[in-house]
Amino acid sequence: MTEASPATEAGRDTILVLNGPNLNLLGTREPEKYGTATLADVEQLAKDAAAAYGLDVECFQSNHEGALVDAIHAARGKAIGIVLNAGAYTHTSVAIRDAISAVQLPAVEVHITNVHAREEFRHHSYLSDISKAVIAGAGVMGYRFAVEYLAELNAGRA
Ligand code: CA2
Repeated sequence: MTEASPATEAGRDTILVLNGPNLNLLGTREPEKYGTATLADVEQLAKDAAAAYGLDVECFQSNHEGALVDAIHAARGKAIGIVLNAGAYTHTSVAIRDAISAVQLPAVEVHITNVHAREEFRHHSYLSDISKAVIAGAGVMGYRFAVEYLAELNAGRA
């Protein structure tokens, strides 16, 4: 008997795309920093990238740390991986780190901006060392790269 594959009810494997605090404002403020794409645009971009691999994407954004932890827990046994832009919680949250470690799913940490070229406090991440990959500074394309990487990983090609 083969082990059950994490999949949606429709039977397709799913990637969770998770966005943290303030990312609901994408495309509406600070376009010089975060670009003009909205969160809906980003989510569609991730869905399109996944569809090319026959995968589904589930998207969730929250400004609340506990809600992000809950969403990570809910991905267990359901998603093949997590694309995570935890926003400012990247630099502060042991709870989100522990949740990612606990679910044992491959995670890709994404940042729209190059956090290493910004303020010192953005240089440290509680997520980088437990992530399979880290993408920063590629703008919203980083989400596409992250989905493609997780799809390739799931197919045994990465
Ligand atoms: O570069 C990234 O993606 C960040 O995760 C964005 C976070 C920041 O705290 C991290 O250091 C780097 C901030 C998200 C704020 O999103 C906004 C989007 C549009 C307008 C205002 C804020």
